[in-house]
Amino acid sequence: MSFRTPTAADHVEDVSPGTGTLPPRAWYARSDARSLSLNGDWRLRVAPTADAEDDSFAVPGFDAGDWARVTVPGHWVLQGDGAFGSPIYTNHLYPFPVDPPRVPTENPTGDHLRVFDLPSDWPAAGSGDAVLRFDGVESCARVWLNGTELGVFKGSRLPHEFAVGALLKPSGNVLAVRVNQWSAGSYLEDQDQWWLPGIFRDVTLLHRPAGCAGDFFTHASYDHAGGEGTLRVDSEVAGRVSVPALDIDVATGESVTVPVRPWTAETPHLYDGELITPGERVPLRIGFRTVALTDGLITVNGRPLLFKGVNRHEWHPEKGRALDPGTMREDVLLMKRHNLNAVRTSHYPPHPAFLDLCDEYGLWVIDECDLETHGFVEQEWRDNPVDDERWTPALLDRAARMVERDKNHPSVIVWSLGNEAGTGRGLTAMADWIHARDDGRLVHYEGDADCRDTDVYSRMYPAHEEVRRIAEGRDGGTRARRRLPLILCEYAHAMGNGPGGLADYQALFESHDRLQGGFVWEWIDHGVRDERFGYAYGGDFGEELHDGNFVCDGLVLPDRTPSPGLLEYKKVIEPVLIEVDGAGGTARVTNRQDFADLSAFAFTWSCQVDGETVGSGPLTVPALAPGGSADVKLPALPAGRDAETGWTVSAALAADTRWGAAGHEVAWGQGAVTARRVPAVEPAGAPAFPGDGTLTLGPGVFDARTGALRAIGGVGVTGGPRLDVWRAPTDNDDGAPWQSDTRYGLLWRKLGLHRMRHRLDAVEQDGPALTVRTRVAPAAWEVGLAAVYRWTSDGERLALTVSVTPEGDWRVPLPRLGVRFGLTGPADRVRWFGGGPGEAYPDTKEAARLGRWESTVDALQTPYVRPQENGARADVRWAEVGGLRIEGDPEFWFTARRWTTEHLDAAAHLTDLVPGDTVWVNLDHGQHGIGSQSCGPGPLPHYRLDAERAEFSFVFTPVG
Ligand code: IPT
Repeated sequence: MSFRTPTAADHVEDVSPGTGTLPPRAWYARSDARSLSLNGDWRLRVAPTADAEDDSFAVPGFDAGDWARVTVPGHWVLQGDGAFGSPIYTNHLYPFPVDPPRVPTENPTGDHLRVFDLPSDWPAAGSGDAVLRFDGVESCARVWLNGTELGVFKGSRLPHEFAVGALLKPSGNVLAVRVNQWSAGSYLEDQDQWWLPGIFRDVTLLHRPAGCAGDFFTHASYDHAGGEGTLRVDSEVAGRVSVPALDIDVATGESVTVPVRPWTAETPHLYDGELITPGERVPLRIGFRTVALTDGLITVNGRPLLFKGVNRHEWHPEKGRALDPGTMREDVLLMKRHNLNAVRTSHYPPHPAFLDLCDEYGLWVIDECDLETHGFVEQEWRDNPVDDERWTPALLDRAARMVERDKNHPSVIVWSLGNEAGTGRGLTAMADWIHARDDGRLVHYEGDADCRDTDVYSRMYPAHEEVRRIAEGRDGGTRARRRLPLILCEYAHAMGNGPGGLADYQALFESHDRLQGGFVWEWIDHGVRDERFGYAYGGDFGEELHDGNFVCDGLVLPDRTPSPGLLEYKKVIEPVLIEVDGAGGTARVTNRQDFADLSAFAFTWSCQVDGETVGSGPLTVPALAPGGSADVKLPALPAGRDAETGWTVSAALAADTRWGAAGHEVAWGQGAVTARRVPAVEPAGAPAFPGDGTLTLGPGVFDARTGALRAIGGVGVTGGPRLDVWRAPTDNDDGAPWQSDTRYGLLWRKLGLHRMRHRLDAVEQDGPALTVRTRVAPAAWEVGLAAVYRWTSDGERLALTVSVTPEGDWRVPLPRLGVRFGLTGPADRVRWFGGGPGEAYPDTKEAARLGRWESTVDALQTPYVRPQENGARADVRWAEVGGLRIEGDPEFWFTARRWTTEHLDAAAHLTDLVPGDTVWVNLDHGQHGIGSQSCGPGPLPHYRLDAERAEFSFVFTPVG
């Protein structure tokens, strides 16, 4: 005999999308109908299982006085300081046994209660209906109003509505929502992100007057040949459509064609209109544009696009996926200000307000459905719900809820079926349904390698070489696929320091029609603000299964500070290409936009001597059409300079726009006129031995026995300078577990590059020079580097030449090659002439602009959520720090930090980095590239730092 009888909780494990909800329809934030936000303070009780508590809390009169309080929208695991459980991070593994559609008995269940009154002027009962709308609940909700069950739903990032008019009372309405963390729906929501249960988007009560609008579909196309737009609004409830600026006033369902300005992401022209039904006026924001697949290319208004995109998850370090309007706007502004033109809403439809912003500011959107079943990859996709027709209704429900909600956004030009869900009949059914419902947009799904159901060939993380093969049509594939353009729905994994190789991808995109650009993975680090760690990542909440800091792989840090990767991307995707021929005195300017001419930009020239700007002025550039180029003459320079001289040409917004102020720079280019010349240090005098165990050479004081430098003038030096090859491996150095080819972070550690020993072979006087001979090598292996340090001085300055000769069979590149030392005195301000202002590495240095820069040691650090190598400045001619001026020949990579590389390497969180008294300086002759091996290819061959014979010099001058 069984004691467990099926309970109402069994809906949780039901594959159906739910019961009791209204059919999906167009979403809009406002109309003249009344609405009441039910966001705010709710009561919460969290139970460990779905059936621990009965339904009595939903009955009016229930006393929830001793329940906790929770803010809606919100996730209960991010409120209450851990009292209600913790977030869980897994990439693709389900954090529960895979036995669809069953879920664990341990199923955290949040009962939410809210009592509300209707405003006194709320329309009286009988004048229409009312609808209760939930914009997002993870993962399964059962809803009661005033003790009556309304129904249940799944589909976490999709809206669900219930008709509630008959149940409403003027006051004391009791809204009860039981939310289960795990449900059958969880099998469809295996996105790489935190699992965060809760009512995390708005809850709204909408009055529905008699004759109110139902569903409606705005069709606004643009005929680029004639310059005319055609508008037709299909409406479930007949009415009129008015667009005053276009003198349009037509019946719903009727088409009207008039001259218009088209909508594009570059020129997001919206017309305000209204849908007027007998009972409601709904504001419309109409953008005229036509999306098509034309001759194998995605076109809008007849022109092919190039996506300069990013994958955006919704994230806030304290609120998780419960984003406030300000944060959404900040995302859009940051994207526009960094030259991005496209967003893939990975991997679910975002809060609808985000799409309003994309319409308004201009971003192309791939709107992706809330569907991912990635964990089934572990069982070769057996039992994958997307290939099991019992689940097809749930998939179609999700497709419909996305399309119906978002179909009136001009910014949305592509629907995506989901992400990483294998293949199956359910996906085909979704694609068929979407194609039939909306023939004005394209369908995307990366998992459809044969492009059976999709309109674009899409790949994630291919190496540059593979992209080239596809561009050249040498990749084979089905006939259907060969006719389609390629986009990279994910590439350039921005985890930690990186991604490297962006410019090399962009060069491919720009030179092959079939390549229509891509979407960097991803926008933001999903770090959780946490006292203990700075930002927490997977494992920090004691999860039994997790994927560590793989959740921190964004172009902006968790607090939305742009990381160097975003600044690099901004440079690489500039809307204007500026190539300066310094010697020829011209700048070639190319309009790289797809739609707009250059009239929005004002150009300036400036001239730098030794990095200092000595002249500048406006530059007249024709308002080139998209794709157009012109050579523009730069002003004449006074002749006879022997200092390093160069031009900078810059393009900035000519006037204020919605997203940037006049003067905001969008593009720049530099060109050298006169190359750098490094004056030699003429040795004067020889090493002296004052007899106190030291040896002096000009301003240098050394240990006479070891040849170690102690001081330069009054500047105390420790621990070098001596050869250094180690860097705290970046996430991209370490690579992902499933990649075995070039996971150099691991290979370096195996070889012992983090524990190099320095054998002292000789300290010699050689004429005016002090020569120190060493062999630098790790225990256990035969490989090593012979390093010779040759010191000279002209009496005021101290010169060092380092010669390095590899010995043995080196099979891996070096992380870095240079010298390191510590400054024991005060050191804070840093000045340098070289690349800046930000961090750069060999394959991330497009954004490093040659100039004179100033910073502090602390500000040189990039606070990656998991500490790792960071903060190098490229092409440095000279740097000043801690009373020392350092000149390099050739130019060098400069790094300074208040902890050693070993500390940096050992740190797991930002709070592990504790500043010491010494500032550690690295002067590098070489750095290994960064690449994208945390998910993607490693650095391209020309960014490798192979162990080779090398010689490089520095001149140290005390500057007081
Ligand atoms: C790819 C996923 O689509 C994305 O969600 C994210 O997990 C990304 O990887 C890595 O951060 S899937 C991977 C198997 C390439």
